[in-house]
Amino acid sequence: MSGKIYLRPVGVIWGDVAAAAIAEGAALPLAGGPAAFLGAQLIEGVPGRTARRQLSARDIAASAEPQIRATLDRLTAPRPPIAGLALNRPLLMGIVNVTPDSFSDGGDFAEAGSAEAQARRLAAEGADIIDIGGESTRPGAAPVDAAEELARILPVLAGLRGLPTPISIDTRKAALMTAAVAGGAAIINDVSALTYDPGALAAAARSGVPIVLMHALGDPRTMQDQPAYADVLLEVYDYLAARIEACEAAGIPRRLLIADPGIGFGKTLEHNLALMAGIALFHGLGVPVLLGASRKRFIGAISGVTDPKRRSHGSVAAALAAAAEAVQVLRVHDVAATREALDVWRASVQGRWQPR
Ligand code: HH2
Repeated sequence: MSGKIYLRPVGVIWGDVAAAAIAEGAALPLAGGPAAFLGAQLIEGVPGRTARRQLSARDIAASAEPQIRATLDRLTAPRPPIAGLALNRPLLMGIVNVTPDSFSDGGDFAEAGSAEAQARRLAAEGADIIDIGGESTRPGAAPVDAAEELARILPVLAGLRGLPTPISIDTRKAALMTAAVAGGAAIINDVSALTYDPGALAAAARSGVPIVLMHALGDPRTMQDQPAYADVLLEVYDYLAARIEACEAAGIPRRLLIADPGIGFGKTLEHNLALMAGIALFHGLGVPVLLGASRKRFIGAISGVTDPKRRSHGSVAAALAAAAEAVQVLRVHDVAATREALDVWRASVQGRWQPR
């Protein structure tokens, strides 16, 4: 079978055993560590027509095949800090939707004052980043015009000036990116991976800040109308790899990019679970990975909890599953609960605890 190759790391381990296995050559550092992986599934072919076999860390390290070597370099390389934040423990991005209609917290923080208070609360609870959005992108949502989105966001950014926690701006619009970065935002988060607004790539490049590139199939209005993939994991990976290339071609260095498979954006329950289970594949993109599973529909489908605001237990479980696969940034609503769970998880798998 010829075609592309993909390496999906398996057997992610932590703590002293990870360091010892790396030293012996029995495991490889994942994204620079502290996690290590014991091997990988080698996937060869094209989405929908692939052959798969298991390789050990030693097989991979000994391979002379150029695609394997290049993917291995990207899988193992340390990730530079983003917005001054080191990536040696999972970071929490706390969500503040300054919108009347978000699926998850619809209207709770639509006023600048309540949005600002929520941002400060999430920072105090342990958020490393605060993600502020002025347009809902839930399934079926209608677009908001730039003037309205600016009017929602700018007062909140002004109120948060001086907050030491970096702020990311969740927008698809070039004008918003430029104004928000001028207003103090330190990260751009675009659910369209800089494809919605023809000016977004240039605006993001000019901003000089880190950028989250998320995969979505189609527009929020139509994305849940029977989304279909031959192989969701590989297609989302290929899309993100192409967007990283487009960013590099536009002058944005790879060290400023973060990749996100876009849970719930043009995906069925089965697609979301394939992405959750295969999330470690995305380390092969050579950039930090971000996951936004919090309160989403797939969690409701599994747990039977219909009210998104009551999905915190399932959301915490999804965050822990991703952290175990060395996902670097977790976008969540319930910061306090996720922080507590992550700290206990991390101390348990590492066999030691160093308070931050
Ligand atoms: N999900 C939502 C919005 N922005 N950004 C990234 N990078 N990843 C995500 O998964 C993601 C995102 C949707 O969730 P939410 O903000 O809670 O709702 P809404 O779009 O209705 O405001």
